[in-house]
Parts: sequence; structure tokens; C-alpha cells
Amino acid sequence: MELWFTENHTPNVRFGMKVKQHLFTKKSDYQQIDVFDTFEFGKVLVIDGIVMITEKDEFVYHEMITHVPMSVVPDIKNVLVIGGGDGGTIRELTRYKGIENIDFVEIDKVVIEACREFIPQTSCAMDDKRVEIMICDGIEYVRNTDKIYDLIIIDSTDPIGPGEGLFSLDFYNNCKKRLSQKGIMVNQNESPYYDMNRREMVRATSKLKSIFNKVSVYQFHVPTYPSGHWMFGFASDVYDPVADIKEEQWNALGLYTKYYTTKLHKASFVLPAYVDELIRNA
Ligand code: AG3
Repeated sequence: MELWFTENHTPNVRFGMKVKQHLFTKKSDYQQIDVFDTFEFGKVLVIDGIVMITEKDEFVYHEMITHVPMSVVPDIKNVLVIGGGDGGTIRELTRYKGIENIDFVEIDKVVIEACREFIPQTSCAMDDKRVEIMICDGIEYVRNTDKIYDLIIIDSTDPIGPGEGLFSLDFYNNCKKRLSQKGIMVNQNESPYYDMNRREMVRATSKLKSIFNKVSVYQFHVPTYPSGHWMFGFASDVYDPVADIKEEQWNALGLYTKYYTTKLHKASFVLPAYVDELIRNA
């Protein structure tokens, strides 16, 4: 008998992976969490039926969410990560010796527990001394804290369920207040391809544009996400992510990467014509 996990990418399109073993399933206070072992993609974390990460392609997402801002300001010291309970973003950040403090805010401790137990590939750096794990709502956190960060990474789910507020204007505004004057915010910015993702991409981008002086969107390729074509937002009052890249300084760090290079960094901001138009008009 064959066991398959299927996700609806749209009401009319499905994506499936053949499952070796269903390793974990639990309904937390916030969402349904599952971990599968699959033949093609290794361990897969699924929240409310939607693929968050797979062992085979998570490197693309986590390298791009981390190294793009870090190569614009390689001496960033204080970072806030909201969401991303799998720990992949934390793993990439902890590779920078210069980072002194990483506050890691995740609403759902069950996601962290499941990944610590079943997906060490991403959760492996959560015990780094510089990482402070806070189990609380990121929306409340940025509203109430008085800390200031050089970089805020919003590693959210899609804007449905507990992740919805992480796409609100109010939340982005509060993030901006928590950034130093030269601070950078990077956010999960959905995808241009299918209607639902495209709407969210445009909405999120227009909110960012109303708050920050310089807003860009960059692309990368995650085979297990709808259409495979995915985007992050890069927002700052000061930095242009392409003009201000510190290429030599970043390359001198000698970090081994599988997807990110400083050359690809610059290319990732060059968007297909239809996407460019969507972003310009957002
Ligand atoms: N965050 C989920 C990104 C959006 C995926 N959407 C989808 N598959 N429909 C992943 C967190 C990784 N740290």
C-alpha cells in the first residue's frame, strides 16, 4: 500500500509526496502539526496541511532569508526572528561570529518540540548561547518590547491561521519601531504565481512601501511551495540591497553556501516582467 501526502496548491492544483512514515501528528493550541518522512524530500514539516519545510529544499529558503540582509550589513549584532520554529533561519544566523544576540519568538512551542525531535537538520542551532527562545505571539512581542534590533526576520507561514497578523500593517509598523535607524527587515512575502499567493504578495508589498523608504522584493526557488517561485521582502530606510551589498566583506567570511552567492544575491532582485510590474504598482 502506498501512502501519499497531498497539499492543495490551489482549489484546482495538487502537489503530492510519497510518504515513508508519518512520524508526528498533534493538534496544538494554534494549529495542526505533522512531520512526515518522504522518499524524495526527506523529513517534511507540515502545518495545517501546508508544507513549511522539507530537508531537501529548506537550504534555499533559509540561506536566502539570512545571507541577503547579512551581506548588506555583515557586522549586524542584534537580530530578532519571528516565527520559523523549525530553526533553519537560526541555524544560518548562528554561523556569523559577529552576531551577539538572536531573539527568537515563536508562538507555538509544539513546532519547536517536533522539529527538535524529528528535524535536527534545521533545529540544530537552537541551543547556541546567543539564541534566546521566547514562546509568545510575535505581534504582542513587537508591540510591547523596548529592545532595538539591527535586523528583524519575519519567517512566517501563509497569512492564514495564527500567521495572519504577521502580514498586518500594524505589525510591520511595530517592527519598524523596533529597528535601529539603519535597520533592515526581511519578510516572507509569498509568491507571484497563483491568485491567492499573488494577492498576498501585492498586499504585503504595498504595506511595506507605506512604511519604509526603500522596499525591494527578491525571488528564489523552493520546489515544494506552490509554483516553486517564492519571494522575500527587503525593507529599510537606508539600504538598497543591490547597490549596498558588501560583496568582498561577505565573501571574506568564507561561509559555505549551497544556493546563495553574492552574484545570485544581485540577480535575485531582477524580477520577471509581470512580477516587476506587480511590485511597482503595489
Ligand atoms: N514558512 C512558510 C513559507 C510559506 C509556505 N507556503 C506554502 N507552502 N503555501 C516556512 C518557514 C521556514 N522556516
